[in-house]
Amino acid sequence: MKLYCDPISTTSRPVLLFVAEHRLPVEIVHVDLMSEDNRSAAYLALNPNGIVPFLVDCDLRLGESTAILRYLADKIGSPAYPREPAARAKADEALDWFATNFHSYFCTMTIYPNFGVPRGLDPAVAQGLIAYGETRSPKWLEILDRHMLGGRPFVCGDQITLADYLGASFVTLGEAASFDFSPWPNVVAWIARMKARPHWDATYAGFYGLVSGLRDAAAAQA
Ligand SMILES: N[C@@H](CCC(=O)N[C@@H](CS)C(=O)NCC(=O)O)C(=O)O
Repeated sequence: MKLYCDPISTTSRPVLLFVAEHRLPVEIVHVDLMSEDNRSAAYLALNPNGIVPFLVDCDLRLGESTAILRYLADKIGSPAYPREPAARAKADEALDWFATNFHSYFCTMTIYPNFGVPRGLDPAVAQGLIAYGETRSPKWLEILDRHMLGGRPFVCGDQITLADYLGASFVTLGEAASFDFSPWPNVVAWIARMKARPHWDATYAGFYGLVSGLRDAAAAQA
């Protein structure tokens, strides 16, 4: 199996953490987003979407971080994607919740425009998006804090599921914009729990390197 990804990508890190924790025999192929490797003819021939992550397993060509997580978990029978129908439905619900509502309002609107993502976004539009996202994100963080976590260790209860791998990457993206999570103590505790996992530091090293670079650049401009 080959996983095309970049550790600076918010949707690659959940898959990378899952692969590392489960010691999966996956060859990691670095698609350097900064160098625009994802726009090369060779990569576009493989994945016309030009995005990461992307998995190749024999004849299977698979995009979408959530589909890749589900596929890998099913392949090895990981308890992080429960087989019992009701438990699986709750894991799917949380995965889809992060990938849709949370990602839209928090990642796409509130955080990414601080860094010129998506590329070419008009600065005035970016400021408007951030301002709008900041009014909407608290609703979703409140739901995560009170209703999904509610003092439980993981978003679906006592056991980690794929939703934790995905959600932890989306939430910690906020650190790149120094987002203040203190009003949501269950979220803060959950993130600390995820960060304590053995492979977190190695998986997230590229992301935190980028974050400190962004902070240095902002400090130099101030
Ligand atoms: N819905 C997709 C989103 C993947 C995605 O947008 N990846 C970004 C990095 S986080 C990317 O490759 N961007 C490159 C580009 O748009 O040029 C997933 O969950 O896998």
